[in-house]
Amino acid sequence: DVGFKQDVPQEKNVYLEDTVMVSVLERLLPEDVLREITPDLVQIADWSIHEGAELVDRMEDDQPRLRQYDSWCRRVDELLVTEAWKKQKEIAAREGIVAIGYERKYGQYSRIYQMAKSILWTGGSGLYSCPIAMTDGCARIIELHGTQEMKDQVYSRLTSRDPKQFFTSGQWMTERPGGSDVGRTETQAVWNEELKAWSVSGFKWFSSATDADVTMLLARTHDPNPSAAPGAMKPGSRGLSLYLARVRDDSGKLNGVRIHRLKDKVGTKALPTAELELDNMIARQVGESYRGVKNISAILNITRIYCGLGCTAAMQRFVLGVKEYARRREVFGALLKDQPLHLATLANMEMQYRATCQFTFFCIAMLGRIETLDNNLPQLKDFDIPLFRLLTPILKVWSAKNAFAMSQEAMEAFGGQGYMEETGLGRAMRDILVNTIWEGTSNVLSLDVLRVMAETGGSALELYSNAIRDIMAPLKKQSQWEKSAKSLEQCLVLLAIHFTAYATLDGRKTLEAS
Ligand code: MFK
Ligand code: FAD
Repeated sequence: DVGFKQDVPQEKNVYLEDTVMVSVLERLLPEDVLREITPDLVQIADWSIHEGAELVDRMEDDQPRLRQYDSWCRRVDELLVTEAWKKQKEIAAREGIVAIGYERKYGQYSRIYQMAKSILWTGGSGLYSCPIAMTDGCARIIELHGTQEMKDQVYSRLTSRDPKQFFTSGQWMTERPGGSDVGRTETQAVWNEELKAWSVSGFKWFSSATDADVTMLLARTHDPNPSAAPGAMKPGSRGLSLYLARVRDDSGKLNGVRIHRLKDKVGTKALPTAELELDNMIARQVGESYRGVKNISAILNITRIYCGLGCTAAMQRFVLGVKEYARRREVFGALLKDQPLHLATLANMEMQYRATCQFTFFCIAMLGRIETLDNNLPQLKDFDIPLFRLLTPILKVWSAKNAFAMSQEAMEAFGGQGYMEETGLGRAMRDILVNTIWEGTSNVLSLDVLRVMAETGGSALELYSNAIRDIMAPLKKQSQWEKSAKSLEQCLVLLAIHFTAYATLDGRKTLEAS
């Protein structure tokens, strides 16, 4: 055992290490709120690099399995998730990863607290952040459109801190004919007069977190009106309604679901994603009939923010990791950190991370205001609500593309070691890649952005100028030094917005030209 041994890079508490996130929180949160929540943020970041990291390794080594038949050839479709996966559910509940956002102890600032904590937890969550994102979105839909019964029986459990009570939710939209184009949904919902509930049958092509307790799903509604022709349904997405169903009952028995197989995925291996056949799944309708896409969009907007925060979390770890290595790895007579060309690479990564972090929290802050303040206030009506609608898909596309690109830079910055599975960078790269696909692909969301621009009658430019005014306003009150530091930081938000908007518009020009 002789020869050179590389000084090993250490994983440190991300919250204490990363001045970027702290500075964003200082700007967005009142001093007393930040002071009160800081110990919790420090402890979760600490948990992620110790217990969390151990769980993540176990989740990756021992992946979910499907036991389809028992010894006597009876179909059982038992989903076997790992102990580490179950433990994550318990931790998520106890730490209030969903609950904080709905307890609203700090009003509009609770979302910032919850999602900052979620970013710090993500590194140790081993993809449990995926069911959590959908659970959060499901809670929001029930809050907006659910019946009192749904609030009492489901919402209260989705937002519970008690691991024995805590429910997670799935989000079943994608089918074989279309994931982007959900208007091609084949699944049908028929009213069952005897059960006074909807009976849903069809095939869901992708279900992440198949161990979820409940799910939100889209289905084509049979007209329940007795005078309607039997089987009468509307075509396209305007024939879809939103439903809420238990996936399994308290004894674990599936509610009209057959698990055909688990997906063999490029990454996200710890996550049990499956193909499901629904055969008379008993469900309740959520909100008005035929408004399924509109009603489920509340989940989409939240899970797309989660994609942004998942990418922020990954980029934060990439940047801190490569900087730590650059302080320890010597090449050609100097540490990497003192090699100008390497430093330029790190600076570029740092810049990308800062823009994404700023952009993500900009959207989170708007979400917090929209959920807690009077939506008729001019700040909300004329600014937050339209801007949130416009920026959420941009954030999703921007952060997903950049985070994947950065995973490659991070790998390269570690040289050959980066390509070794032991460093975890390969896994991170595979996992982050999915963000360009789930919750809407880049092109589909770019078209969504153009649709919003068209719907707002071309007032998108006005929204941008409002954004600029709002971002610049507090600067007037600060000292010169603070001004330049803060304006540089905040300009990154605008850069992020503008770069993506240009890319979208360029794409449109190319299309028109062709
Ligand atoms: C760490 C992160 C973890 C995250 C967990 C991820 C787990 C994976 C879960 C999934 O991947 S779930 C599946 C996600 N699927 C998608 O995201 C589908 C992508 N496709 C689209 O977004 C399409 O654009 C869309 C399905 C919306 C197209 O359907 P339509 O019916 O042709 O849409 P249309 O006509 O644009 O919108 C219907 C209505 O909804 C309109 O309202 P009105 O009827 O009042 O005019 C729209 O304005 C409204 N709407 C659409 N998107 C909206 C929205 N409203 C608010 N916010 C939105 N985002
Ligand atoms: P398609 O819609 O067929 O898209 C194929 C290509 O066509 C894409 O490049 C797309 O950008 C492009 N395209 C589509 N429309 C247009 C257009 N109008 N103009 C230009 N290009 C276009 N779904 C769920 O419902 N629930 C889940 O839990 C879930 N979990 C998932 C987990 C994983 C790991 C993955 C990979 C996917 C998951 N999905 C889930 C599915 C995911 O949301 C869909 O795969 C995604 O929305 C794309 O749909 P699709 O696969 O049908 O692709």
